[in-house]
Amino acid sequence: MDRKHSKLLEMSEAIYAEPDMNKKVKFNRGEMEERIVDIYVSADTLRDGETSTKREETADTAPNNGPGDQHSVHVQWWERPSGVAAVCLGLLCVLLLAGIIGQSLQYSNVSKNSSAERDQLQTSNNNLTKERDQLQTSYNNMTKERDKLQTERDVLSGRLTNLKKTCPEGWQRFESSWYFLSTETKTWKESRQDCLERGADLVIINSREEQEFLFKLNKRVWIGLTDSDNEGTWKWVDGTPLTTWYWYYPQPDNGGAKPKNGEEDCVEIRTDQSDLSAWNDLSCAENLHWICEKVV
Ligand SMILES: [Ca+2]
Ligand SMILES: [Ca+2]
Repeated sequence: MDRKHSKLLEMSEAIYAEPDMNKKVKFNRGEMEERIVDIYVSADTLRDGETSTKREETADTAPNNGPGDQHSVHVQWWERPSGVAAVCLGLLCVLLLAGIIGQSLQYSNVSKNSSAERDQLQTSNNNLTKERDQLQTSYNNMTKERDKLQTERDVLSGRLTNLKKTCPEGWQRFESSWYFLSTETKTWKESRQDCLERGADLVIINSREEQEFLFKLNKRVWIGLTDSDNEGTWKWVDGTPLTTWYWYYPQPDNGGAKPKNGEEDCVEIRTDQSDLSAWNDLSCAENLHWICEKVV
């Protein structure tokens, strides 16, 4: 740098020095232009030491190249290290920007894909939950059905066991029941008590066939039907209401206008009727045979 400065100083002194008019100075055109070039170079040197050095070298090595040399000295940007560095920096910036944009796009795509995948998984999860609930409901229904069938099976199994048993002495079987026809006569209430003690109850008639079976026994008997709780409302001994009946006309009459033994609240099957319609209401205090029924 000292060398450059001393050179500059020399040039500056040369420019501003008093012209020696006594000296016969003769500058040809080439020399004048060389001086101008030196000044330009000096200005560049102040801005860029490196370039200046280059200019000096150029000027020193080819001092008398004529007017065309100004172009070779005027350095283009690509020849300057700073220019090249700037271009490199610019390129680097462009590359970085491209990289950032690329990363952003990739991230955006990944984010979109993840979001879609998450939604898909959510939908799938919801469907599976619904399916699980349906299966659970189905399972619960099947469990209930199984329990119901098991209960039915147990009942049928018990009945089958009873059916295989032989009738106890004094009883007779009809369909799926055993019937006991008494040899004594008692009031309706006493008759029912006897049946209960035998593990049965007064007969409940559920079908025409059963009515026919009892009618053919050809015995006046109490059956398990009464309206003692509420006059005119007939109920079987198990509490079920009367739906099918076999009264003969004009029964039930509750004893008519002047009942002999008070109201008639219990029911008998008579033998003096020609068909199955053989029921009559009678005073519960009367003594009759009775029929017990045990469902097996
Ligand atoms: Ca009555
Ligand atoms: Ca009557």
